[in-house]
Amino acid sequence: MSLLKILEFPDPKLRQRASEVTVFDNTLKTTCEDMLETMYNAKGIGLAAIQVNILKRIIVIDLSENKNNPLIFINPEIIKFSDDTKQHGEGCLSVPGIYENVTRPNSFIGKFSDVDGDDHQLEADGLLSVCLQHEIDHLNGRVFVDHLSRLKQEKIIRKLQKEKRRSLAEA
Ligand code: GNR
Ligand code: NI
Repeated sequence: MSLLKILEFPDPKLRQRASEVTVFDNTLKTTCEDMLETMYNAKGIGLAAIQVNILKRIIVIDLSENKNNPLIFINPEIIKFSDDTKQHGEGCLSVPGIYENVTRPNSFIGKFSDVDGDDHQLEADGLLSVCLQHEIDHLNGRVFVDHLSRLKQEKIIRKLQKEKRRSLAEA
């Protein structure tokens, strides 16, 4: 098991589109375990492979209180969004310290493969719906701040730059 380095917005690497997983082997299982370890270590509820510079369509999530319910979604696809939308506060391990409301479809029907390559359908609502939409955005090169106004995006970039300068000055 190893901890992976999480890329931070506005790193252009986060803007790439991740490619489909085609080989379901032990390397994939190891990647998923490393991603889960990295997510738990960073106190996140989800992580997309692109955030750790792996350009594959892999997502790990754990929404449980005791952090004992790891979920793995390979090649996830949204089949149909609900018409109703919902606003939810979102944060991102690649945008540290920022928490903003985002409006998204309330629920969706989708499909994914598990780590063995078997296909599953799902109906996601609540926090799973929010988190999976956030993670699928990552796989398509999008970050949750893309859903915010230009003004808010510019403020966030300035705040992150300021914090970076501060942490460099301390070191
Ligand atoms: O840890 C995370 N919390 C979170 C809260 C609300 C909506 C989405 C998320 S995902 C985020 C981890 C992360 O950055 N995943 O890409
Ligand atoms: Ni994120």
